[in-house]
Amino acid sequence: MSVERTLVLVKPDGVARGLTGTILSRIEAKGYTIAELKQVHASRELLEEHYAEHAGKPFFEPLVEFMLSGPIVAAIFEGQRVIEGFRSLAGATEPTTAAPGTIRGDLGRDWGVKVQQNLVHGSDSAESAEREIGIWFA
Ligand code: RTP
Ligand code: MG
Repeated sequence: MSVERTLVLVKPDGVARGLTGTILSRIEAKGYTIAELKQVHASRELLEEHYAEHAGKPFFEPLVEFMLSGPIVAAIFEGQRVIEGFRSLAGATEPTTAAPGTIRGDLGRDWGVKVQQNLVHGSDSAESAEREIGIWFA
């Protein structure tokens, strides 16, 4: 089994709430390592490329606006099966019902807009990971 890389984002809600360290620490504690790390104000162009698969959906524009609302911490994490492992650690998309023990389940809840503010993003496949790493760490 080869070592994989995945793109992790601490979304603006996670950064604003001061949870960056906690979130990165939980990923490291599971045994994954940070290969690259930076804080950025993403551009609309970058976010529309990142979320291209959701273009045209009702939540697309509010999602992009939310992601523009403050700084984001972008990281490349490495490890065996890290793509699947991080998705499992992050928990289900909806923070209110994400399982306790996960990042979203322990640290998140709905804040007015359902689902949107769910603290983290993680690539969902090897193909997505390479595409997203190319966008955020060009
Ligand atoms: P992510 O891509 O951020 O890791 O999250 P995910 O796979 O669990 O969720 P996905 O279906 O890819 O949706 C991307 C992000 O869009 C927001 N969202 N809002 N209002 C809605 O119905 C809705 N659905 C999705 C969330 O911020 C979600 O993480
Ligand atoms: Mg997704």
